[in-house]
Amino acid sequence: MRYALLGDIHSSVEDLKDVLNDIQKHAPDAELIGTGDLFECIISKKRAPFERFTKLDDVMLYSDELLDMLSFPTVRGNQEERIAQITDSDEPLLQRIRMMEERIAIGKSAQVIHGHQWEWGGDPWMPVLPETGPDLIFYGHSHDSGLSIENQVEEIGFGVPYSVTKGRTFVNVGAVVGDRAWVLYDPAGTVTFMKVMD
Ligand SMILES: [Mn+2]
Repeated sequence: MRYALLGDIHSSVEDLKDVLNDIQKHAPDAELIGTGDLFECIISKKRAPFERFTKLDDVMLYSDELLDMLSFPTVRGNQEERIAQITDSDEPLLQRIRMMEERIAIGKSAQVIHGHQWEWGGDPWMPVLPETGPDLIFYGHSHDSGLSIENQVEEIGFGVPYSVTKGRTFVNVGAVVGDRAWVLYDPAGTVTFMKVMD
């Protein structure tokens, strides 16, 4: 079973359409898993502590077309956390957002997490990678595709399979919004960074 990882969609219908078509083209057998920030919260981080809302319409961007495409399991991102934090309503979509897990396991040694839970800093903006945990972690949040093996940042290209069996490996899946990037994971031991080409 292969996996297609995708996230940081930020409610971009057009970019998501292109990525889903790309997955269909290159890996129609792959199981989809989301890395979080599927939705765009329109209330800023600054305003959020002081405001409360009773309708998702006032808090996030979404449409039926978007929701129809978001049928795969996903971890929650900081956008979903903010939406849940500032909205009080009985809309089923909000219940669904509240149910999103922080982590999803893939097999015995791989895990998916959005990554905002870690400390971030520097330029390029990078997370302080946790020293313990699974051998293979997929994350997002920074909208940069990237690969770290044993705390070493590796050069990557798109469409090239990289081994994930050389030590503790962190895969930054990149963003659907703007970049139309995603990652194909083959549990036989490789990841391939993918990007929709025009
Ligand atoms: Mn994020």
